[in-house]
Amino acid sequence: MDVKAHGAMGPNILLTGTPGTGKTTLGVELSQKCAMNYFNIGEVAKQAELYEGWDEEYQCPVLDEDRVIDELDEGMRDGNNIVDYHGCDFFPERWFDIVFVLRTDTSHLYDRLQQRGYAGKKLEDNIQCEIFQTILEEAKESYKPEIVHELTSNTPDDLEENLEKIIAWIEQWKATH
Ligand code: DAT
Repeated sequence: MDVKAHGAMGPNILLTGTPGTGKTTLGVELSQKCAMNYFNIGEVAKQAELYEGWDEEYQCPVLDEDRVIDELDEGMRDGNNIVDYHGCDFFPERWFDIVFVLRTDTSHLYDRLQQRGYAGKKLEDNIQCEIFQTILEEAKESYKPEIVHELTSNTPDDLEENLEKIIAWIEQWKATH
């Protein structure tokens, strides 16, 4: 049996992907169904003010990645966590047992981001991020390819299917750890 760095309560799961692909919707539901801890990195940073300056181009605070890691590291060692963020290259590789990259077709994503109030360069940059598979490439470069999985996230049916798939994977993980 594998000896894991973290406890056997449950695996650590990373949900990543372009903003608007459905990470939070999936993560919150999964955490409730599976009694797991859920960490939205944007919210964690806001609560604890884990920032290091201001991004003039996007008019938003810059995440202090080292302090985010310090904040969460102890809890991650215990396992049973879901992390949600639109980037993935700065987390310690050892944190995650599996990485899901959510993918959404441009037309769906465009509508979702517009509804969120995104416009102009911010909207276009996020659409391009999805078209160029930026986060998928980042995930493949940052983690072992065999733990990185793409999930289609276009429709409510996709959401249900993804929940079922991940829950089945968690059950399997628990049975073998
Ligand atoms: P993210 O956390 O990746 O930024 P979100 O969970 O906030 O994305 O979802 C963005 C919007 O899209 C929100 O209004 C819910 C909706 N949504 C999420 N997943 C969906 C899916 N599979 N089908 C249809 N709509 C979805």
